[in-house]
Amino acid sequence: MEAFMSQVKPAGSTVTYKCPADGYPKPEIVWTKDGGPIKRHLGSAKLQKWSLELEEATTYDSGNYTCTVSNSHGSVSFTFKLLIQERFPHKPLIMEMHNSTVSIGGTVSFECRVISDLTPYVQWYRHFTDDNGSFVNDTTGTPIGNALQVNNDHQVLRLENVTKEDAGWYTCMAGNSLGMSYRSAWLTVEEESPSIDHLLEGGLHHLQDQKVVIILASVLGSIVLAFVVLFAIAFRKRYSRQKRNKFMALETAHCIAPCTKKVIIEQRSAVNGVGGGIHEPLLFPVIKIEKHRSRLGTDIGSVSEYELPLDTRWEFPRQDLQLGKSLGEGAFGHVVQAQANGIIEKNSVSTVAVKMLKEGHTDTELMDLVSEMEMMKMIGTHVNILNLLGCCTQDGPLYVIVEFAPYGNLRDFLRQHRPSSGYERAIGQLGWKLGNTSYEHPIEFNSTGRMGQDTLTHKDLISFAYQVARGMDYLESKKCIHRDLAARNVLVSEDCVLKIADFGLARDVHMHEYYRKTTDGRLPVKWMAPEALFQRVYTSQSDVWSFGILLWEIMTLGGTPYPSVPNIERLFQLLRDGHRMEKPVSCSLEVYLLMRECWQYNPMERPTFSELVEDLERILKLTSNEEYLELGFESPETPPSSRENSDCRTQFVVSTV
Ligand code: ACK
Repeated sequence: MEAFMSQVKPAGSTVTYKCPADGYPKPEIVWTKDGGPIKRHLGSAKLQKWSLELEEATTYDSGNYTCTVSNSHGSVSFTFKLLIQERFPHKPLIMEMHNSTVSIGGTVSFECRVISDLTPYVQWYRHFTDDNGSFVNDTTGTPIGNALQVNNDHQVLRLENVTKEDAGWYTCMAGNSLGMSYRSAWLTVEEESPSIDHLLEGGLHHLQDQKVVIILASVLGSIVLAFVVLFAIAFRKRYSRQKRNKFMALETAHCIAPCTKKVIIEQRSAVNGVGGGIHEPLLFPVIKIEKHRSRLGTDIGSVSEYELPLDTRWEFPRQDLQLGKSLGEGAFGHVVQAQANGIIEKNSVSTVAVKMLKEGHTDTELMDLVSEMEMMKMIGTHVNILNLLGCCTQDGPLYVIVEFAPYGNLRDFLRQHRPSSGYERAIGQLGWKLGNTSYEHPIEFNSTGRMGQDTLTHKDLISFAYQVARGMDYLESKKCIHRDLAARNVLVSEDCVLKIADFGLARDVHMHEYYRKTTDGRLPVKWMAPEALFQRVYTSQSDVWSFGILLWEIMTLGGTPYPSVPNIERLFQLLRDGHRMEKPVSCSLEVYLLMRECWQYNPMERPTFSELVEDLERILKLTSNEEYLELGFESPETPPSSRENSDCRTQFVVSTV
């Protein structure tokens, strides 16, 4: 039996691993590194009874440390994956950047060599300049310009087919959690170099001035010669034109023949050696697109742009799917409601949700949706995740069919169910409530199809937290890391069953994403664990941190985390200083302590999802069904985007961690 744990530590720190054990006969412990004896460059490995200590760790100490505890009845192993990162506690340093000159139509590259060991984010800008070529600044004095997209190597900006308008200032901005650095360089674009004809013309004039007589004689002789040559050329041209026309006819036929893009899916697993060990996170499949020219004579109208592999286990007949109203849009595409005949039960129509791409989508967006679908297939089903039901991949656009969640996302659902005063509240106390175990009264729906203003009980909230923990425990067991767990990504289904959505998405974990806002103006970074924020280390333990924030969202009925934090830089500072959000008004101390456990700075000190499931199950059993929520939650009327920047409530206490 073997378990696994992963840790990232800065160079210079002391690493201690413990494998306490007991048994009869008394077990013995053996420590190995990467399957062999533990060797260090500097210092030695201190072995105590059940522990191993590495003082002043260096990058050489990175590796897999395994303790094997055994007696005559067997052995148990535990592996700690250690990654030591060199620290350069500084904002990025950018090496000098050089001005460049290029001719119109040419290609030029600017290089921005960055020194930073905090995995910097690099962004290129083309600055707006005034008539004198100076930067145009905004009101704060910061130069303004257009952000540029760069392929592959972010430290190189390559401009192709340069035009006169491309001349100007180009700036490389590099940032890490300790700050930003900039360097700019000027691009000069020159007219094309003078043509050979021009040069010859000029040269002839010069010669004419000096040797008029010789040239006149030559011209006369040449005229005679030219007639002969022209005659010969005329013959040859006629012949070669015939030949070229023949060739072009063939080429044209090739160009207008329809092209299909063949989508190739390569699963990556530990077994075929491409992926990591069995304890590594689930790897996204590799999706490739190969362009194929369809055979000549094929009717263009009947050919789909993409050719996806058929997976008979999941393929659903397109004609049995009736698309309905739109449920919403994401960056990738649309989600629409649909009726599917026989998808869940034979001969019965089920309401489903269908994910599809927008018109004019890119190949990358298609690859992302295919990758998400494949991840969902690999992860399998659980009641607390949004399950894949099928897909339409052949003879038309890609449809990914998933369960339908009629009450939308948990965050909005919680806000819609905040306690109200007076009449509505009285109705709530008369029993228009939403207990998760039984409903004494029918649930009211409003015109949007969502549930009406029902009152939630404390038990409902604990049940929500419990269900999400169960879904996450399942995802963790499948080695799936969510990376964006938040109430906005949990959907509410019939009977208040919660379903974690978007767990199969390939996410951009680049730093520029930190500044991305959700559609309601919130900053997703507020859900991120410090190691994900500062080192881009995502594990199930960083998901646990996000779960703590989600628990806070539940207990504030959809509140906005860190309402008084104005920007990301301030959030970085507060987290580093050990600040944490304070206990929500209507939250029990027990649940708050659970949140605080999830927000331990050290990921290893946070509870696991299976521990959270156990704790929440116990709390759920002890929570009365009759406890209604009191007023005192944030006002749902306050627009969330403005609250991001408001200072109206201070929600911090200094942590002792
Ligand atoms: O947050 P929402 O109300 O719930 O708006 C988004 C939108 O589509 C874009 O993702 C909604 N949505 C996504 N999947 C489903 C689903 N399976 N059932 C119901 N609504 C969904 C989501």
